[in-house]
Amino acid sequence: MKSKILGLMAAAAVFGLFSIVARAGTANVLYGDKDCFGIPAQGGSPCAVGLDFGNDLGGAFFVDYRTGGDPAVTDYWDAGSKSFTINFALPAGLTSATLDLFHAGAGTAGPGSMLINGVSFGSFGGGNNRTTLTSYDILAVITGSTLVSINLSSTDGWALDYAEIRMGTVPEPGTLALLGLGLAGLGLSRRRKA
Ligand SMILES: [Ca+2]
Ligand SMILES: [Ca+2]
Repeated sequence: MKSKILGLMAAAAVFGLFSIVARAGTANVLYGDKDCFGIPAQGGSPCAVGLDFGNDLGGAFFVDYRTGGDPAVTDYWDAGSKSFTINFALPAGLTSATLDLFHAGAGTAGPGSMLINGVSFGSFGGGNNRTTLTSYDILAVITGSTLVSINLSSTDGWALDYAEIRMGTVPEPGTLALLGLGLAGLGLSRRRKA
């Protein structure tokens, strides 16, 4: 009987751990769309990192590829600084928060500065016309109204396909409470049967 109870407890523990892993949340907020800068030749599909905007993708510089609900600062190869605010419901219990920017250009005149909610995140750009994914750890500064300010001192051209905030959250408290109750119950039943 004892080994049977121990087996049950082990199974419950494994199930409990699995529940915690399964319930640890993620949430993504997409600003703009992943359609390779809206370049018509790409047919609305996402594109890979490291491709030349003009030669590989068929994009044209200083052309507005925005459609429908595209935010003003995306899918438009233009010059200089871009600033935008991502508004969303901030989840409770954040364990990680990353801002991804998928962009091309802003290279010939040197890097500019990057501010997120007024805090400096170093430089931006300095690359070339190739598609680039740049990620920032923004856990320390994230709010439900996250302001991204990319400041270029020159009139160098560049385009932003999309921005995305990816977040991780702790397990729901309800899951932990249920696991605790379950283990306590098993402990009691084991004591009674012993
Ligand atoms: Ca678009
Ligand atoms: Ca886009």
